[in-house]
Amino acid sequence: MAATVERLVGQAIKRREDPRFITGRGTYTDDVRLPGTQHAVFVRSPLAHARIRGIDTTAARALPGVRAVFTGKDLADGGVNPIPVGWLLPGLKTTDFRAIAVERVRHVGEAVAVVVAESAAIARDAAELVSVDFEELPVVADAVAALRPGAPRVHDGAPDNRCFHWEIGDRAKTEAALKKAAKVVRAKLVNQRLIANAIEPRASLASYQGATDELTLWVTSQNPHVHRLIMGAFVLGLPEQRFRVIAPDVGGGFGSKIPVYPEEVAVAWMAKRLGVPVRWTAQRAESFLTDSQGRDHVSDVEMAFDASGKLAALRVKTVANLGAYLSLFAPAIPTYLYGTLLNGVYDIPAVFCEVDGVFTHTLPVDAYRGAGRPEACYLIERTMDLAARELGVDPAELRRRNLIPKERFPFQTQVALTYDSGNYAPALARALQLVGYERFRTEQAEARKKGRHLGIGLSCYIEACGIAPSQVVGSLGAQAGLYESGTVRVHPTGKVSVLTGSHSHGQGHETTFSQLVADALGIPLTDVEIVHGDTGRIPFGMGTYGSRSGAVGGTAIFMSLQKVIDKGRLLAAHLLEAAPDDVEFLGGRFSVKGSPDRGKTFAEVSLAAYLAHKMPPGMEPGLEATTFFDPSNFTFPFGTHIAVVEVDVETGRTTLLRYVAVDDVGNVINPMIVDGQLHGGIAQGVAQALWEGATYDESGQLTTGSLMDYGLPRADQIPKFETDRTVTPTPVNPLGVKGVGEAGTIAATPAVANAVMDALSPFGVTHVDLPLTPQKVWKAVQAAHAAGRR
Ligand code: MCN
Repeated sequence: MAATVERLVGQAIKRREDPRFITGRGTYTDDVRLPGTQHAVFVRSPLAHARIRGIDTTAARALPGVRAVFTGKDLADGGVNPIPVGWLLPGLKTTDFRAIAVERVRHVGEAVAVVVAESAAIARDAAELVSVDFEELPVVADAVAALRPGAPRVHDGAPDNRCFHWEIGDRAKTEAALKKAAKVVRAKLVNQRLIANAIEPRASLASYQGATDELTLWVTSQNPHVHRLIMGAFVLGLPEQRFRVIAPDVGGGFGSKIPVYPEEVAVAWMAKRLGVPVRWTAQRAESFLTDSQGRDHVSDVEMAFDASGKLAALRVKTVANLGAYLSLFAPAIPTYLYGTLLNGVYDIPAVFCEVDGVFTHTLPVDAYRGAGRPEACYLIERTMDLAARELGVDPAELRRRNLIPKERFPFQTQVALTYDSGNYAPALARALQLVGYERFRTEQAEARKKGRHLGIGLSCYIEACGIAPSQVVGSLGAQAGLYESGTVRVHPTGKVSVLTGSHSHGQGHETTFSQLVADALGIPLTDVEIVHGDTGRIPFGMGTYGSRSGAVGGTAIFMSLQKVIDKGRLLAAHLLEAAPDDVEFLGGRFSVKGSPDRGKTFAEVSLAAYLAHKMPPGMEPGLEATTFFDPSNFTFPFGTHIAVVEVDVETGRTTLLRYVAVDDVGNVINPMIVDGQLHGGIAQGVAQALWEGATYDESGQLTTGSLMDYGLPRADQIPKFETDRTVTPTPVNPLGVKGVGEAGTIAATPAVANAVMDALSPFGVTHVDLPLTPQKVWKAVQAAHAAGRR
């Protein structure tokens, strides 16, 4: 790499994309304007389970300005196939997931018809005029209840509502270890359902050009090529070369913009059918009723220890609510992204996990920041605290005793994964030092004497990012490869366009990827353009999720840069009449070793490559390279987070006083962006612990269907985060970079929950299910009073 590497990589460069965003000049899907656009509004089911006896669209069609009204039958007859599932587990029961319901609806908010009109207002009025004759059917919203005999059936193809049963680890070995153990700690833990609530609501706009038979779809997607492939090849039957998907600026996704959704399928189909552009943008209330949701596990956990407080076994049985239909990657989340993380950062000699994926009459569940890994981390870290209390050992000491030592890497877990690199003890030690752990215990004791209830909570997390390699994930059921593409296109003047398969929807790729390019080629950041999100411009790419873009997408770019430099060196050597081995590339200049004045700048070599007047024999003109990087393994970031809280036991209100995070994400491209990712992630993890939770009543109505009822975190509830890092590079990619996009969310929830339980320990309260709202905490304290525990 060039001598300028130190110059930008590793520096807190301000985000290049931010001037565009903060001055309101971003182009989001809803900002794209096409003449003659018609507006779609969906008619949605108010019931969670019902048979559609009939739909009368006459009055809606008669409203002036209405262009068309379609039902599910119209789409099915018009060749629209169900949306498939992208991860097949053995024995998985798939669902007939239609863009618009045909005979039955299975969750509140499912579309039963769509109106297309010249304005959104007219379409909304017309949607009110569509009359649907529903026959109400029995409902089950809770996954544990759905497994009981006689529960209402969601899909006829899954008579017991079980979509799959999945196991990982060694059942017999774990059973034997549990029997032999000196101590077994048992708990029932609920990881509640969450709603991503990206600030930009989902939207789509489709336009069909009849002359060329081309369809263009602008859509809020984290992975436009996945959208093109699934929608084109499986749902709509459109040839890929004539179907372009553009995900322009996207205002947050957090996993909820990975799946292919009913609305974009309908919009694309209608644009072709009607021959006019058609747009749909969700109202916030619609986002609550249609965006895929996250988490929703109920788990029984048994954690076993030997007499010296060393972990002996972990057995977990989880019921995962999948909702009414299988969203695109839903089956992977409570299985391969969850069960495989149950070794945590600890040396547990026996682990066994079984999961039942269950259908209910609720919104489909798919990825939400962390997707499976927060569920695993919460389970392990909450149980470690319960164990510490039962064993009478300090929670930090119990963790320290059980961490995987650094000599054991690469570490083969009991649940299939091999951790790439790690050094866990220093991160724990640093976090304890930063928070002043010993001192805090004294302060806590003093405060308790004065009636103040302070608590401290730890979370030693591990995360798996950049899921790979394709061959392995394919053998586990993925219907996709998990490589990433990156093209480096050098223009004749030495300016560079990078075409990446990764997609940025808040992660700052335009900055971090530019840092890699500017350093490698020795050119200014302003000479680098990052192009993403347009299947018409970029090579086939897998998009952004699972904190993969730095480690996988960034590496693809890095490898293409090396190819460009290698070709440039050959060409420069030819121009300089030197042997290629004698030519070095430093600071944007090819020069002959020992004769620094004999050289060519990167721009001069670029121009020579395009003029092609003097090329080495056999060399093609041009300067461009593409790489598809398929990593050999995931990367495994880790760290320790510590929360300090105060609980007002009179009101049940928790205040987060301090938050310390020591993370190890390998080498860091941009420390400011890494901190920003952690800040956002921690805020979401704190919110799961204290405020957020999607709840359904017994009739399947979402009772947290607005921002008045669903507790998104606000800035004034969050303290200034105290962050630090250790650096353990990964051997999995040449950058040594691990992921960071989800780390904060994974780590924070158990840290805060443990802190609240620590604060409540004088009341004998050992566990309260999340979110730890004032009401729940107050009730737990009252119960303690009633039981005479305090
Ligand atoms: N980075 C770095 N050094 C590292 C690792 C990463 O400088 N060692 C930089 C990367 O170059 C990138 C950013 O940090 O600019 C995040 O990188 P990475 O961890 O690879 O994550 P992705 O870019 O793949 O983003 C996905 C991740 C996920 S899975 C969710 S969910 C999530 C998240 O990122 N959703 C987000 N962060 C989000 N941030 C915003 N603002 N909005 C979302 O929807």
